[in-house]
Amino acid sequence: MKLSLAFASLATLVSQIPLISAHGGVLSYKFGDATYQGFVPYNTPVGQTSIQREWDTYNPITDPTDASLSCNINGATLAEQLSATVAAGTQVTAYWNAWPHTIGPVMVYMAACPSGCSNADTSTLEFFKIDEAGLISGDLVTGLWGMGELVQNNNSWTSTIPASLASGEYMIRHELLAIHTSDQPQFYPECAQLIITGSGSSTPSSSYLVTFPGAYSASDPGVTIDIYANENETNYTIPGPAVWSG
Ligand SMILES: *[C@@H]1O[C@H](CO)[C@@H](O)[C@H](O)[C@H]1NC(C)=O
Ligand SMILES: *[C@@H]1O[C@H](CO)[C@@H](O)[C@H](O)[C@H]1NC(C)=O
Ligand SMILES: *[C@@H]1O[C@H](CO)[C@@H](O)[C@H](O)[C@H]1NC(C)=O
Ligand SMILES: [Cu+2]
Repeated sequence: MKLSLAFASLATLVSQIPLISAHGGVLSYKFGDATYQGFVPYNTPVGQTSIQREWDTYNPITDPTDASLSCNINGATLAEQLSATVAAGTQVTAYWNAWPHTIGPVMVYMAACPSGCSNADTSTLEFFKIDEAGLISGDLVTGLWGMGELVQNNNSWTSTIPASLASGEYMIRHELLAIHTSDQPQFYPECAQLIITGSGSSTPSSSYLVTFPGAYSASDPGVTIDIYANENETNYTIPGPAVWSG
């Protein structure tokens, strides 16, 4: 009885692995020396405590105007939502699962939460980009991409929170845009909540601010792109606003 139950649950588990292993998301973070576990998708949010907002699927969002593009599906505040207290100027490392894709840009955004991040409808937040890496060298098909560098670097990406950023509550949003399929883009965004400390007073001007959805459109050259039809091109236009570095 016990054995057959074990076999049954093993069979269920095995049948789910191919569905989730082709994609993924941010599983944990490091801010300076402090490590924070992310939300665990495919598990109930009940009882989960994390700085990360809820996300429910390893699958990509494929529509650049999707209502859930800000913080993934469903992006909800956890009942026991945390925020990490981090000094401006600190390095942040996001860790993904064993990431299967190497073609496409890495982008990192932040947004102030004027009424507190736990109350925020993330689709109304005004995000600014703090880091990006597109096509680093070579051509669109065989070159080195930000995403390839992420895979080489232990499936992780390290950025610096602008040292002059004004203190307060912020959302941080890590996003991978995989473009290895010629038919549609694959967006993988995850968000986490931060309380930024420090004596900085800088905030980005409106030209750096975007919302999700809103920042991208299907006609952006870096969003809808058939890399195989342009295999010898060595330029790539990362979508979204320019990076604000403080
Ligand atoms: C590689 O990533 C894992 C998390 O996925 C982390 O626990 C480990 O410390 C990292 N290794 C190095 C050398 O940074
Ligand atoms: C890319 O360059 C190779 C070598 O010159 C050529 O054979 C191929 O047709 C080119 N591809 C495209 C899509 O132009
Ligand atoms: C590369 O540059 C060409 C010429 O400026 C442009 O038409 C094309 O959209 C660019 N490709 C990408 C992916 O940005
Ligand atoms: Cu995938």
